[in-house]
Amino acid sequence: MAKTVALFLFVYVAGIVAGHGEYRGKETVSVTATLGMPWPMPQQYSSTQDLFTINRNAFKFRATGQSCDILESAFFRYQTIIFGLREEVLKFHPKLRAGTLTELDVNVKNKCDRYPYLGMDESYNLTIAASGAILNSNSVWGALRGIETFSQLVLQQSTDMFSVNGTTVVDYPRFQHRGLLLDTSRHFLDVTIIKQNLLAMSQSKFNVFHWHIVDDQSFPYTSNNFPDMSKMGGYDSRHIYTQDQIAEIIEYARILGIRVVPEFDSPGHSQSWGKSIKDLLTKCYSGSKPNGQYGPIDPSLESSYGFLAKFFAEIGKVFPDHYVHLGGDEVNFDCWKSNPNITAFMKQKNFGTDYAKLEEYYVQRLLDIVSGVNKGYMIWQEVVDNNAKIPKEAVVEIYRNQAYMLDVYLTTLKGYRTVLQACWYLDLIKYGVQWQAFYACDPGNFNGTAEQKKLVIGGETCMWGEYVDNTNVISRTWPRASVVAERLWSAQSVKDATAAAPRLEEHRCRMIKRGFPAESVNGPGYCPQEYS
Ligand code: CP6
Repeated sequence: MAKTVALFLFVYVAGIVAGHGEYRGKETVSVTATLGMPWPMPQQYSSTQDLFTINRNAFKFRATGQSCDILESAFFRYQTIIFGLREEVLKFHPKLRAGTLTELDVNVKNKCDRYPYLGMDESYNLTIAASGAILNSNSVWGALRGIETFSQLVLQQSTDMFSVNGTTVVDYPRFQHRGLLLDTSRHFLDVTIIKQNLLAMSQSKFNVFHWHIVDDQSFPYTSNNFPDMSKMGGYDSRHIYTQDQIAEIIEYARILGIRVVPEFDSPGHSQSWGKSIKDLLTKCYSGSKPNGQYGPIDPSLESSYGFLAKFFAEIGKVFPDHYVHLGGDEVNFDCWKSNPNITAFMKQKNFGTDYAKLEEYYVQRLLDIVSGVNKGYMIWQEVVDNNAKIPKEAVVEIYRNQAYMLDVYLTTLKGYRTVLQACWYLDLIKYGVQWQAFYACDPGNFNGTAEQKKLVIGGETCMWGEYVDNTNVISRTWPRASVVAERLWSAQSVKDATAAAPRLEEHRCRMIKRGFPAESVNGPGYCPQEYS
């Protein structure tokens, strides 16, 4: 029998008068958390009234199948997450009263992979019954997802005693690509903040960190081959990531089953690259003379491709994931149009005055370079919007937030694997309850063939960095990102926002209990344990 959902609703007239006399008060509903309900909702989930007790000093995880560093560190991590910090870690005391549940057997069938990858098996089954608690999975990734679910079912009753209901879970993700974008160019984010964010991601079953690491404003990536790029393109010598720090982030993500897909956006959004790489950016002209301004990367010069080959050879080695995001968004043609050398190049290539052809030429050469170092690539939608001949191996990401489901339809119609971001901008904030619009957006909700639907491999929520830095990125990201995580993990039928609200409230309070400053998303209310 499903657990009783305690949901107390009362109308609360906020009566908030904004600074300019504008009345912004709304009828607000207070949502009370449920207890021991998982987020995101598993594909199949049922619980019984059997209550098992756990003494935290007499409980252990046990690997009954394959094991490795990923699983062992999960056991260690979740001992603390579930039971809190203790002086006596895992010290069984013979006199204490053991609970009725003393271990979770984690049975992983296949040898661990070293790194997570697109399409990895994340399925698992979890049973908590009188006969014992067993988690079965094919891969270590499934075990990670299952242990997180288990951790969410366990509730604290007193200092040492915890409880969990009899439960059966059969679970697997609806989409294989479930990402979160952070932008570390507009504002630098500390390694500790990025790691904290990765940990939060793992607790909502996200599996891709889309690292928009560089952009116009700064270039914090420290390149081995081109160390001047961060020296001159970084905000300053402290607001950069060393190779050691990048390796630390990739390792931290690996242990959590999260892929790191770095984005090196070009030919636009690359002003910071030009600070150190001579002649890389197009010189903009006023009349017959360069005016001191620079545009996108200069696609007419062979030296540009020589640089890109050397640069992406390095990126291919530094980042273990098969995919690199190559950007390609928001290319402004004005500077290209002003430059007589580009005009001559256009003529030589018979592009006429179609600057989209020039962009296509650039992108095709870039893709060849990246394929040449055995990497796959993701690109922003514009690259294929103009019917450019781009290999079908590309994964296309939809970001324009107008007719985005039409964009998903058209991109899959062309045969590309597609990732949706357009309806999940965490950085666009406004007063009031906002998460329900995120919850309502569904990447599978378009009129396409079964083949088209199969090409939609997932989605990403994004926190562009113009107005966030170390002070607020975690609270502005969470728990709204978790709303997207449920859309991408759970069954399509899990879409009732009213039913989800108390479970989301509990998820937010759980995050607070676990040390994340996750902001309020349901209006007035409280968590049993406040953040301090
Ligand atoms: N930066 C880069 C951005 C955005 C994009 N690329 C962006 C566009 C529209 C919105 C938010 C962010 N800030 N490099 C587009 C993918 Cl609403």
